[in-house]
Amino acid sequence: MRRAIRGLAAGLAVTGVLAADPAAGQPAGANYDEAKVPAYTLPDPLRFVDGGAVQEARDWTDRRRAEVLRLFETHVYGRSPGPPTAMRFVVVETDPRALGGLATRRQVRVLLDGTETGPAFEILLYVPKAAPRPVPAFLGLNFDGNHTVHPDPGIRLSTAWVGEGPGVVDGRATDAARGTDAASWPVERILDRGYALATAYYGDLEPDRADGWKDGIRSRLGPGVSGRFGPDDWGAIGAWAWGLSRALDVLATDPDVDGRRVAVIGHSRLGKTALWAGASDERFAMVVANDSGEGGAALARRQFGETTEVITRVFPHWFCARYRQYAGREDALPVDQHLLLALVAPRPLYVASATEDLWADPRGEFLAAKAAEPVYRLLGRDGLGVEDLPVPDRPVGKTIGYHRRRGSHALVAYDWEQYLDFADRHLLAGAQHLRPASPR
Ligand code: GTR
Repeated sequence: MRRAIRGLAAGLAVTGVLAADPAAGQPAGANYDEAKVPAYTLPDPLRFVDGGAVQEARDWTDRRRAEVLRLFETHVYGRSPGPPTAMRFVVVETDPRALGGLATRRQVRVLLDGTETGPAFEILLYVPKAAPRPVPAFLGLNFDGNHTVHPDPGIRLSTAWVGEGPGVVDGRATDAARGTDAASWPVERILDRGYALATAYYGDLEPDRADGWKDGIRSRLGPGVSGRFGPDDWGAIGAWAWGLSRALDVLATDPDVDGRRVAVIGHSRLGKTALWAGASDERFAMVVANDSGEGGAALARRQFGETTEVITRVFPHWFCARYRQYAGREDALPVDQHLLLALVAPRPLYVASATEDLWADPRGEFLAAKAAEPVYRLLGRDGLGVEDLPVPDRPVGKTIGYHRRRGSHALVAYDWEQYLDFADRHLLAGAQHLRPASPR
């Protein structure tokens, strides 16, 4: 899998361990022993910073939610700007008979400051022909360019910088890169199930490297223009998540797509991004975090697999500068990742892990979902519906879904099947919790 703990080689030694070791193939130097996880106490979702109790749904929606969101902006992901006033988009390509007539394909260039030469990104959208309009949609960023999600020759080849991989020559995509990440994007299956799929290349928004901001939207749209980022100015995850909100602005104007039923999805670092997008933008009707791990669904206080110290050292650009201060002192953080999940409430949330992906701490992801339940309950929803980490390949959950797929760190067809089933339950049935999704 191309996505397997990518980028780690740069900062960490990945060593081979005995095959019988469940942590074999996982980055060395981390704790993978449940017995060695020190005790920790999570911040109470239902207690204000001043110690007061959050008693009613109103207390959460009117005050505590904003307080928690602010804490994540201040300490973890940084603050992002509002929607850009001059943004406009251009439909650069449409094919009403794409994929052998299964879908309409549209490619949309989003001009973030309204100019052709300013910061921009490109959305690839497939809308199933057979489904009644407007259709619900999945929206997710991809790792290597829109042309990698399917071999469809009609997809425009990304002209942006792309990381090393098949079909990439000197940081640029060639035709040989088409469809190279198709295993992560079962496009026909998604369309057959009645959902549109929209995706954009995360590198259009910001190339994923320490100095990527220079070539990304953070250098063009403040705060932090010219690299002077304050302690709580947005990091790359903030920029990518902000891009997802801009993609939703565009989808909400598309007559074929129901902007009130858009699920945001992401894998790994883009799972962290999907969570932050869904937490900060309540127009997303559903949120899916696949193997999102540290800085995503996994609890920061739980010392298992990747830690705050490692992630802020190897990927300093992902978070706001202040987050690094919590390396090795997670107890001082006023939040933990269960509160990020709680920010999605009462909307449907799916957290998924993989058995071999110990670096992402599957149990820590499950426990974060569990610890978000009190907020779902306060808002009149149910949560996971189980007490303990489920056995592999057994999906569980009510308004919060969870599974631990047998296998490694990846987004695969099995994961998508669970997300499609979950979306059927939440986006096709009674849609009473859905919010209007007009551009903000
Ligand atoms: C790893 C990183 C993880 C995860 C992964 C990925 O190197 O340590 O937090 O995000 O990358 O995005 O594939």
